[in-house]
Amino acid sequence: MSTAIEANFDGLVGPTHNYAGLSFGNVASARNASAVSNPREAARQGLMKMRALADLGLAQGLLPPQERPHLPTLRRLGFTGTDAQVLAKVRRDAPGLLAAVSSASAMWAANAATVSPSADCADGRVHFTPANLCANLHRAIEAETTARILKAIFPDPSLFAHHPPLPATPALGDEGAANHTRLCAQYGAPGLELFVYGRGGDAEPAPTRYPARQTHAASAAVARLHELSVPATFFAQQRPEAIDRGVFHNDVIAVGNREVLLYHEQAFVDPQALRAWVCTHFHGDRRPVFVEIPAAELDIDEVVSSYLFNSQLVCPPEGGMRLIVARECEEHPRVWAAIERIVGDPANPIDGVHVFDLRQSMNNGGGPACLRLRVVLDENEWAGVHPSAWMTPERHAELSAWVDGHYRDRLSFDDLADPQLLEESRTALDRLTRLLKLGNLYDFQRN
Ligand code: SUG
Repeated sequence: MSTAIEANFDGLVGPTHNYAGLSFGNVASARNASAVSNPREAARQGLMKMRALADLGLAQGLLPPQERPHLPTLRRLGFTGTDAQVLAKVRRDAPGLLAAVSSASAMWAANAATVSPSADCADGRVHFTPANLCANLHRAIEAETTARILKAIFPDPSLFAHHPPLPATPALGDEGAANHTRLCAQYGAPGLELFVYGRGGDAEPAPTRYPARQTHAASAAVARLHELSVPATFFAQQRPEAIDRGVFHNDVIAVGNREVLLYHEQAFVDPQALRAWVCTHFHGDRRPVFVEIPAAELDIDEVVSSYLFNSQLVCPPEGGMRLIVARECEEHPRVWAAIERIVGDPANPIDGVHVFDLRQSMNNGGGPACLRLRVVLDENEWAGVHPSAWMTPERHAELSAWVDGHYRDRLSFDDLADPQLLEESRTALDRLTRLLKLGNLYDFQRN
């Protein structure tokens, strides 16, 4: 077993970041529908987090944004004419579609794909399955480009296996790593892969108010594709009541890292069965640590408004384990008290907390963990990653200047039909692919 690290690849916020209220069941998205966004600030906040994690000595990468508004989708749906005419027609006849094709939602990289480290996969490669995100149109249109981006960043087929997204049908709804957690003693050793789904068979309870985006059938298909060992794989159902109160992904109510599973008492239908499976199958030189937050300490509404469980848990090279939280946690006295209790408790390895202002993303229901895709890499695989995907102080400076040069500081719904915004966005992305030497990733560059 070679030394392996866990890298975080964060989605770089795109130039059309806006608040359109597109995600039913995501309470922040609904609350901020029609608010005026600040794409420049959003991108800077994301870059700041990437830079800070890189400065902690962690492997930090980035995933480029997608082309938005996505004109190919509008043309596929029958809009014709010049780009400006298409935008004017869709604004007049189908404003909801204009919002959907303009969302910068690919920034939430936890939904880009499910990734299994080579140590867990029978063929010894890192496996990627881009999420089909078929519960929402604005997200479903990400999958094709996401697949292309992942292949560009992880190109070598002898190291990286890329599966196509699952067929986009409700029975196979897949939201990627946001509903997947891995527990292990060491990143490079075989681990346990936990898949969390919202909707299973007819006999299983289902939410009644909000949709369950992830199905058991989708999670099972991903586990098969990734050639995971059956005993090392578990499918846990999310509590339907939690989904009905705004927990639209499992990473809004639970987070795992190495041997630690931090979760809310009401996250899973059967937490005892989950714990028993972990205790039976966990191997190596550490013991699993469960940090369960009781409902009496924090209720689900507090969890959803602060995004405590959407924190990242990371292991800096100097040792220990840190919690990366959104500013909203610090502003909520009961949540902050819970964090101080966790950090002060010697029974778990979490020994510090870092607070980030991610307000622009949080207002759409995207916290620290939503913004990142975790990829465990051994030395060989690390060397196989496209070099310009890594965050360094130089890249941070370069990208901050790029954002300042190309992004607006104010965007409302009416701006989305502005042909000038389309032009600005394409110019920015064209420049970015050159800066990062990623080749022609986008439809407007390829056609
Ligand atoms: O899919 N919000 C995203 C937030 C994704 C958060 N990701 C994780 N939990 N991993 C979503 O609901 C809102 C877009 C808008 O309303 O404009 C949005 O798509």
